[in-house]
Amino acid sequence: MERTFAIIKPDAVERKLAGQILARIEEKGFTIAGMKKIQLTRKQAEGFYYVHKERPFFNDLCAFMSRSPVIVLCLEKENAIADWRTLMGATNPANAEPGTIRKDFAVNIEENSSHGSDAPETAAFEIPYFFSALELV
Ligand code: 3AN
Repeated sequence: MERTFAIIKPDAVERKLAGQILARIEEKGFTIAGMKKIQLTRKQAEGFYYVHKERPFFNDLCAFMSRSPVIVLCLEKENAIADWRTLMGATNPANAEPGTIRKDFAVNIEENSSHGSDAPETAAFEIPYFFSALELV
């Protein structure tokens, strides 16, 4: 079993797409090990995305991620990291495969509805950034 970290981003929560995204997660066989709705502060968003701090889109990205609530998730499944990224689709929805979350729901490359860890080391940082061990079952 592998765990990954996921976010239903502000653009999706605002448009009331969380239920549809959660249904796709369960249909694909993920177990929800942890889930909560929170609103990130600007500083918390910056800490989460610190690897992108030199990128030109960093400020806009942190403003977007802290503008309204998100739903954070720890998902569990064999091959969870790769399978969740497949279900999300490419970062830019214009390049995402049909049937993926980003193809069907994303507004644009920044407001792309969902986040997923891209490697085991990333998941190992991201899961405890949001969840304590007691919150994962
Ligand atoms: P992914 O979320 O697919 O792993 P990353 O890690 O390259 O993509 O980017 C993190 C987030 O930054 C993306 N989910 C998206 O919201 C935003 N982002 C990435 N590239 C751009 C870009 N060129 N312009 C604006 N926002 C971007």
